[in-house]
Amino acid sequence: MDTAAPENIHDQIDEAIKSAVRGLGKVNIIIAGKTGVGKSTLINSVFRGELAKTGSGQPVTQRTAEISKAGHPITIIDTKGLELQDYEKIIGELTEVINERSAEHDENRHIHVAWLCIHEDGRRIEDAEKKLCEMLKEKKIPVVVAITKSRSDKGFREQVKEALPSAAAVVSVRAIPEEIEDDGDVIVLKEKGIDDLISTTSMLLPEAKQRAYANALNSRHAASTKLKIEQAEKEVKIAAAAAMAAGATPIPFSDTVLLVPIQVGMLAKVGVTFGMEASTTALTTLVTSSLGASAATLAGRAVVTGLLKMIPGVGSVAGGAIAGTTAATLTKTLGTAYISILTSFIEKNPGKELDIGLIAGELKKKLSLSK
Ligand SMILES: Nc1nc2c(ncn2[C@@H]2O[C@H](COP(=O)(O)OP(=O)(O)OP(=O)(O)O)[C@@H](O)[C@H]2O)c(=O)[nH]1
Ligand SMILES: [Mg+2]
Repeated sequence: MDTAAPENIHDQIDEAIKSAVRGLGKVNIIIAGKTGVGKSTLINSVFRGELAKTGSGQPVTQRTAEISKAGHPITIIDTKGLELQDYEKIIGELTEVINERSAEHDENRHIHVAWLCIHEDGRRIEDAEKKLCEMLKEKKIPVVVAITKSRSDKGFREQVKEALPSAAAVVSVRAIPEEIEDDGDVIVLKEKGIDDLISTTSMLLPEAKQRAYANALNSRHAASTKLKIEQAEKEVKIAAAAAMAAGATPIPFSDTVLLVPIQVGMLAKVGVTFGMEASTTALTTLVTSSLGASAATLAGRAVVTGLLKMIPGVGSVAGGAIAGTTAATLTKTLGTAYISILTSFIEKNPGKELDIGLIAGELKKKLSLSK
């Protein structure tokens, strides 16, 4: 870490935020299945921002389309026509898309996982589905089979597992609640299996994709909340270790010059993990409204002072430099406070967009920065 002069603090903060956006990366998912099996419904349930609402997305080939959204790290390759006689054509087109993308250097273009949707009511596993699974296996793309509109399994899941042995997992899902009427009695079947789909997919994604995946998940599902918290805790751990090293560097103002960018980067990464739009502007708003827009250096000091009050037995720091362990504790305290604010926000507002102003206000309050 370089020991730039305090006047560079704004640049360093900018850089910390930019790097949180840059480092997020992309997760690319193929979703395939016959027409009307519930692919778009599933995407809209699992991911935030009604990703598939806009319809069929940008056509890539005749039968594949790309669904993506600015500030959103997920790209869906949506396919149609798997039920048609000439399904070989769609498998061929999909193979081409996979080949083209995996030939690129940037792994943010590669396909990371595939969801194959099979309608439970149909109780059929088509040749097209088998062939598709085999092709994906050959291309080393893990496949999760989602048995959609699930109501009554009656052994179908086992049948699917047997017919598609190369699938990494088979989960039964009901993406929207359903009402069944029987002689005037109404039975409501709640959503199911979405948590399972979310955590199974997470396990199949590489570590480097976990933050992007956590960002993309809709906070209305318990499995999303869990993954967001786990990932955010990792970000805090990493920042605390960096702060440890920075605090151990005995230079004047080390608390502000070195710690502030680390902590800003941490806030940005934790915010992104919880689902903040991955844009420099959004994150700058978050950080500046949490820490105070003007004089970031002074705000940095105020943050440190506020945090120190939260750590029993530490009190205040006289002079410029603080010890490594204190720096690490400060950072961890800030990160943990932030995670608890974000967690309580998503628990109170499941599925809603994060309210940056409100969250920043809560953080300020916790740090005793507000008057
Ligand atoms: N009962 C019930 N209906 C569902 C479920 N999932 C989707 N649907 C309904 O099934 C219909 C088709 O869903 P879509 O999500 O549009 O299906 P799709 O696979 O994207 O269809 P195409 O894009 O046309 O291939 C819609 O009317 C959905 O509301 C479910 O879990 N249960
Ligand atoms: Mg669709």
